[in-house]
Order: sequence, then C-alpha cells, then structure tokens
Amino acid sequence: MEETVFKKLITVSAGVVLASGLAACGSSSDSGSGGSGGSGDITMGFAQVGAESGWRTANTKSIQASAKDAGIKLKFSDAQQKQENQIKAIRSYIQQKVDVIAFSPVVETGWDTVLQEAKRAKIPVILTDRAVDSSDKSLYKTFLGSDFVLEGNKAGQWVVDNAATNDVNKDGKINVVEIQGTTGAAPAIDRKKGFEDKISADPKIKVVASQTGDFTRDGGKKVMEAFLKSQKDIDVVFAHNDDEGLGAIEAIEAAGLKPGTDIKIVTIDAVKDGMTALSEGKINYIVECNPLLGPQLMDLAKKVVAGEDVPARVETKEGEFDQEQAKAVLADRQY
Ligand code: GYE
Repeated sequence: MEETVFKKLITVSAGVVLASGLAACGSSSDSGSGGSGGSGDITMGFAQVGAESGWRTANTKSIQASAKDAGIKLKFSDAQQKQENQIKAIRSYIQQKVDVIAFSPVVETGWDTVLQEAKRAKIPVILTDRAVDSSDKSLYKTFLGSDFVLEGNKAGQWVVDNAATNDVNKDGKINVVEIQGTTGAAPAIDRKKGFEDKISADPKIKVVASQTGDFTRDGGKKVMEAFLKSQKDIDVVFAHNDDEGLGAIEAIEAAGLKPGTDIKIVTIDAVKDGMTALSEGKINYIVECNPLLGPQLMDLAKKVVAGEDVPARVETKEGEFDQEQAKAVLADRQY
C-alpha cells in the first residue's frame, strides 16, 4: 500500500517536471511544509538517485516524512540513476534559490562544476548517503551516511569466520562471485574494497567473478544467470545490496539449486524482503545499512541554514544479522 502511494507521487509529479524545466530528466515534486516544527521558511531541494531498491524507497519516504515533521518545504526529484538528471535538478534548485540543497550522488566523480555553482549562489549543500570524490571539501557542508568500507569488512569477515561451512563444494577452495552495485558509486567502490581487505587474510577464499547488477533485483538476476553459466564451482555470492541478492536467488532457483544451501549468500542493507529471505534460510547473512536518514538530515539542514557549525561527517549506526536475529526483528521492521 505504501508502495502505491510512492508510485503515485512519482506519477503526479510529471506536470511539475515540465513546469520546472526538468523535462525528460526524471521526476520532481514539491510539497508544502505542513509540519509544526516552526522552520516553515526553509526550502530544501533534494536530488535523489532513483527508486532502484527497497533501501532507496525507504530512504525517500524517510526524507519526505521528516521534512514534513520538521516543517521544511521539500522540492524532490528522482534522477532515475542518471548523473545528468541529478545535475539538472541541482541547477534548477539553484535557479529557484532554495535555502539548502541535499543530494545522494549516484556516482562519486564529476560534481565539482555544479557544486561550485551552488557555492557561488551561496546555497549550502549536504551530501546524504553517498559521498563525492572531490579534493575541494568547501563544496559541501557535511556528509551524512554509512561507512561502506566497514560494511564490506563485515561481509568479508563473515565469509572468513564461516570458511568451513562456506566451502560448500568441499574442495578446499571458497569461490566467491560478487554482484557489485552501480559502477562508480561510493557504496560499490567501498564495499568491494572492504570485502577484499578481509578475505585476503585467507588464501582459500577468492573472488572468481565480479560484475555490476546496478543495485537492482533484475540486475542481480541477470548477472547471476551469467555466473551460473560461466563458473563451475560457486560457493558464495556477495551481493552489494539485498535487491541484487534477491535477484540472484531467483536465478539460483531457476537453475534447480537451493539458495542458502547449495550456494551461500551474503548481502548488505537489511530491508524487509532481504530479512524475510534470511529468515527463510535463502540468504545466510546480512550487513545492515540504515536508510532512515531523514530526521538527521533535517536537523543538519536547520543548523546549516542558521550558519551553525556541523561535523564534517555524520555516520549512522548499523548492525548485522544472521537467521535467528532476522526472525527476531522481522515483525517490527518498518521497511
Ligand atoms: O545499499 C542500495 C541502494 O547508497 C547505501 O543504494 C545506498 C545503496 C543501498 O540502491 O540498496
């Protein structure tokens, strides 16, 4: 039901897209302040990555709900995973003279020009969820999000700690196939690195194939289908998010194998669908990545607009889950 509301929002916003000069570059929408937080004067332009995953949908809802609660007027756009759309959205927020711009950069590089434009217009920028790779740290006020290297570390450590059971084919080698997130995105780069850093401790563990699934279920399914054809002995799948892991499950089942048993699966995010698969034993381990960034983002926005100092980096707290832990928390999972 919540999903329907989300889809409607995207559809309803089509008219606004044309009106704000963002034609053919994703969708955007405006929403009134409505809240009672007393900051009704602040307008935030938020350039979202897209709606590629369960994580992203939960993140969008969190931002929209928290803006309302904080009394911040939100202009929201969905870039459909394209950097050019995000750049257009940010330029239109600059033109509209919003008070603060927040965005989750689809890839790490290529932002300096548009961020300089925001700086010249004296509009503060907050990076949420994903970082940019820029040497000029004055182009944004702060970063709010997760430590993706640590997430990759945790996934890698789990493969190492459970080497005996992860050697499904019992040949003394643990062959891992990796389904990467969006090429060039901070979480894809950092999770890959964090994972490799940990598995390098055990020479039995090797990544034998690695490809991008673009953080989508369909992408994960297609990549896994190809891996099942090209690789003989797959012991473990490391998927950079739950959705890709869920797509891999479909491919594994279609090949007549049992996910979680014939091939072990470790993913990152811990959204409800992923946690359900974990509780059913189809995924073996999930590292949490928290999408509920809205409340912290609105707090930071108020401070930045008021000219207050904020920390350069604000990290979210996260855990990890095995099957029993997933069963215990599933019923109360919001997203
Ligand atoms: O893990 C994935 C989403 O940037 C942390 O993006 C985010 C990632 C998340 O598509 O599901």
